[in-house]
Amino acid sequence: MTILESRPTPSGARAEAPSAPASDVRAWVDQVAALTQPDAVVWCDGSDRERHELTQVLLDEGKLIRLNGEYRPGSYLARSDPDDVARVESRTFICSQDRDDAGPTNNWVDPAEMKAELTDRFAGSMRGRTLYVVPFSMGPVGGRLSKLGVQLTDSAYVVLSMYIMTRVGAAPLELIEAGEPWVKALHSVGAPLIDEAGIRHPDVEWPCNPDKYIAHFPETREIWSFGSGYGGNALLGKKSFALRIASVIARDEGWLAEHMLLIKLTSPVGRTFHLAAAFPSACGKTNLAMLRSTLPGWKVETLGDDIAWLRQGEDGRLWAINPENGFFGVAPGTGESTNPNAIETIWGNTIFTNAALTDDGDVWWEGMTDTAPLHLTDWQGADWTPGLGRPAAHPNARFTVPAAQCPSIADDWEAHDGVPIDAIIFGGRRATNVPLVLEARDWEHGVFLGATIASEQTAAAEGAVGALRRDPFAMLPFCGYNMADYWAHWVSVGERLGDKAPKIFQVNWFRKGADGRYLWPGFGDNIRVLEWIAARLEGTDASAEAAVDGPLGVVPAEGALDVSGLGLTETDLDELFAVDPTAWQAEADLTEEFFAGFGDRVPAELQTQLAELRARLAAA
Ligand code: SAT
Ligand code: MN
Repeated sequence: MTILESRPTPSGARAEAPSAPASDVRAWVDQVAALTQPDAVVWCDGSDRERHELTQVLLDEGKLIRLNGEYRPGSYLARSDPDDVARVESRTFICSQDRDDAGPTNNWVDPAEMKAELTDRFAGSMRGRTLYVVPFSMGPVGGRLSKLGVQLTDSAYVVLSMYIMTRVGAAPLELIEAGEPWVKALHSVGAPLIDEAGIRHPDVEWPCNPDKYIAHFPETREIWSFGSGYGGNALLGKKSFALRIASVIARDEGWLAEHMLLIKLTSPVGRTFHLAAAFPSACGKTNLAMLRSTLPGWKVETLGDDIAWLRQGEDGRLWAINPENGFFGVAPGTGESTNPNAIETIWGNTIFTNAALTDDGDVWWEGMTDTAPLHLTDWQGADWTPGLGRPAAHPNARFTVPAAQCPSIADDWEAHDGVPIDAIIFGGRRATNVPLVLEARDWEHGVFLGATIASEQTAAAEGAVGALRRDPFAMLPFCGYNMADYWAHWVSVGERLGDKAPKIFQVNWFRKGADGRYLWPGFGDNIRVLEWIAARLEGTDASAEAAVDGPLGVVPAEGALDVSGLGLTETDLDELFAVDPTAWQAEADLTEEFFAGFGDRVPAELQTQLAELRARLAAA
């Protein structure tokens, strides 16, 4: 069989392989091409020209809709298959040699078995399509904390999205050629255009396969993804590499790969703090990352909205980078009043997926404006008018946009050594029990807080929205190895950091009152909580006075949290911080049950923390 190295028509993407690609990349591409049988193989260079040509291919094929350039220059709308709108955790696998290394929270299949099964799936899966070779860097190219990968994909939509979300092109390929380690990321939508009989069939708007696999091979640092074109399943630099595979590399190398946003907080007197915060998918991470302060003098700048890689620096402190190059944000709920920085970021050069289309060629979603336009084309291409009883945009509709377009982007967001981290925050979506903010007593208590986070399920993954689930470190769907070993790794990182370790906090913007309404205004007013956190980080006499001990941790002393002008009643404030010992003993029971699922791999430090929590509750 001949493998064409030529460009597909009409795309003019690089016709020849770049001179002397790393021979093992070449060998792997040849091997995959022989298996998947694409019409053509294209080595991507990440250039503007290539981006324009790929865009044109997608427009010609009807897979992208060009938005009105007057409102949204350089921007496009993609509409997915209705069965390919979110991550599929039930079809996500960690294929370690030993089942126990994947742990009870991951789906496990023996790696040889999975490769055999997937080899069958990939056989001929790209017939009639183009195989794109996408060399990329997670983190600034050549940065101290950065890592390299190559994604092979038969989806031009995925290539364009990778151009936004990662650093693609010749520079990462050169580093790979020079012998740097790299991750193999293989992706096919699993929808060949030519059948067994050699007959060519017309393409569809969003090719995918009902049978999906997102398989990770941690020992060999490989990802094989089949059947889905959706972001978290298909943009393999993101959750698959930067979290699942990177968490394993991080364990082996002594650092942390986390589902965290990164921000820089500046106080009115110009003190700066760098904070990393973990929240489950679709819990307002992008909003916090782009927060516009309602307190005069305070400023939040954005470094990342989803993933952070953290590593001890030469000074002994923890330093962090955002390995991504763009934002893959949840569109619904993003509006001028909730996240004006996000609205400004997506002024143009944005790929929207599963948003609604306005009659004049712009996008719209629930929460973008207070009132919906009188007529829309919904995310499935159907006519839509207000009052139909169904949303116009899919609840997990997304925008994919370069981070550099964010008006609040911090000047050091691409620093090769990263930024020093002052505090780590854990959050979730909890209607009850969890107070607005608390501070961990020490690192191990912080690890306990992270390990026991639970959250109400959102639309970012398949499953019943609203159900409560444990989501330790917001990493449940993203940890590439046994979660209990991951907790032990966190404990050991803390030991190494010693007194240079960042302080750890927990927040909950979503607590509801007895009457069912949210107690806290959230959004820009979350700066008030960050202000308290900053006060605690100062380490002054005033810091000590700002807090008191509680059974769950350290909480704001009376008057230490600025709630002026919010119109909160005494009762609201009480309810925001109320600790019901009976309800909390029940939570502790659930934690005990949860830990039991990991057997004796749970670090002793966490069992001690649980016992101490119970003792404090009993004394409360
Ligand atoms: O997994 S995605 O990257 O598609 C989004 C998320 O769930 O955080
Ligand atoms: Mn996420």
